[in-house]
Amino acid sequence: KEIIIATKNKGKVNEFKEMLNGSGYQVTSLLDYPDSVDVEESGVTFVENAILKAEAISKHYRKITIADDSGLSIDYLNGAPGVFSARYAGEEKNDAANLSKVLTELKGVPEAKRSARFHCALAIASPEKETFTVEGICEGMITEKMEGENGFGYDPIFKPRGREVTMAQLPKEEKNTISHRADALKKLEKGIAQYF
Ligand code: ITT
Repeated sequence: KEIIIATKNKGKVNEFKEMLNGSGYQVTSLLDYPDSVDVEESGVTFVENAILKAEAISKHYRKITIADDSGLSIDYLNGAPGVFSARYAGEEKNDAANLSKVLTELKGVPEAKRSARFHCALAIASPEKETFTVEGICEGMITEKMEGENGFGYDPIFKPRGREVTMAQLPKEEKNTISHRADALKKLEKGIAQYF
């Protein structure tokens, strides 16, 4: 029972493998299919982009596929970087540059105005069935400096609500119970069986 996670992002792949460990599914990703098609993320929403990625990959390999489109939405920046999170500081993906850009834009902004949330849209697609989507969120705030080595992407500058440390300072097991991705996957999990 193979599920392809339609991503090349190692951080995402690791989290899906950890969260689906023991579920009985064999979790693969585009890192296992290096010659896969490039999908243009032309959607305006996370859900639209997740559908584009899941349907393109499930069609190409004729396998059940889950795609994850995610990002960070900062209230002070009117929801930016949002669906542009991966390329916020430029066309080339560069996490360090993206984080610096956010910290610069929020320089001097008081704590009360630093609220933000991670979004995760998941789409499951198969050659035979209709695509199904879910969404998850994780509320929090943007810190003043980077801290922590765990996780990936914006984790070092995001403090989840109710915690005193950044997402990157939490053990991975804890991130995987409170994250936007965990929230979304919980909503999807029961539905996965219907695709097999
Ligand atoms: P794929 O499209 O191949 O899945 P990607 O990294 O381009 O990989 P997205 O287009 O969904 O994925 O962009 C997600 C962005 O949001 C990217 O900058 C991530 O670093 C960030 N992001 C998503 N989930 C995150 C998490 O759990 N912690 C920190 N940052 C995250």
